[in-house]
Amino acid sequence: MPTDLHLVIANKAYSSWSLRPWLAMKVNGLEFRETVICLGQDATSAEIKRYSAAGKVPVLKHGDITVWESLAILDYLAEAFFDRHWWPTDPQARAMARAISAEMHAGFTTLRANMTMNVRRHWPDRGRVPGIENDIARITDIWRDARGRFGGGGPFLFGKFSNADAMYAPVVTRFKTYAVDLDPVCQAYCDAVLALPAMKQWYTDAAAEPWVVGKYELE
Ligand SMILES: N[C@@H](CCC(=O)N[C@@H](CS)C(=O)NCC(=O)O)C(=O)O
Repeated sequence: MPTDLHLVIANKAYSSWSLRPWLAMKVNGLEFRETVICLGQDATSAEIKRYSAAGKVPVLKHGDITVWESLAILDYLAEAFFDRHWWPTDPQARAMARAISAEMHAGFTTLRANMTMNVRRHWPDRGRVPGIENDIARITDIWRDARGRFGGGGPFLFGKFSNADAMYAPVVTRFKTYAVDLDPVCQAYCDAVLALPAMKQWYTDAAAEPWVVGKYELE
């Protein structure tokens, strides 16, 4: 594919951080080359370090520019491809979208540690550790608030799909994997994210991956 955009990610079954920029780029119709590195292998760290000294994916290469950290990649894309839709345009919505994206990037550690992403699995009886309800309650409060105040123009947090939806997409997959009970507003939001053609492609690609890594299978 003739493109100077190259996204380096980890395997789709397990890599929540990789999903975020990948999904935003797909929804925005950007063409890009992708390299997938499997997590949990002897060579994983060395392979990732070929692209970024930070030793983590996702990494975006755009010509001779390298960007790492999922949220920084989303911001870079919003500047580099400013004619697409990345952040809400309304200032209040945009401020909230950025704040909740930063909150996702920095927080919800109990949920992230105990409901690890695995889009190939259905584990309705796992992950219910003390404290996880607090993370779930805060996330669903955020979703209801955004949908109620700014969601009139479409099914996503701020109506039209934005970077905030990309940031929360791996939470949507976790709520599906771990069968978290949701109110109708949050369930409808999750359904809209899961119905995106790009999300379906992510699930299909993950199902076709050959790698099974015990750590991510909760073995
Ligand atoms: N804060 C980083 C987190 C990136 C991250 O932790 N990525 C994981 C994959 S989901 C990784 O690269 N792990 C490397 C390894 O396990 O060796 C971001 O937002 O991009």
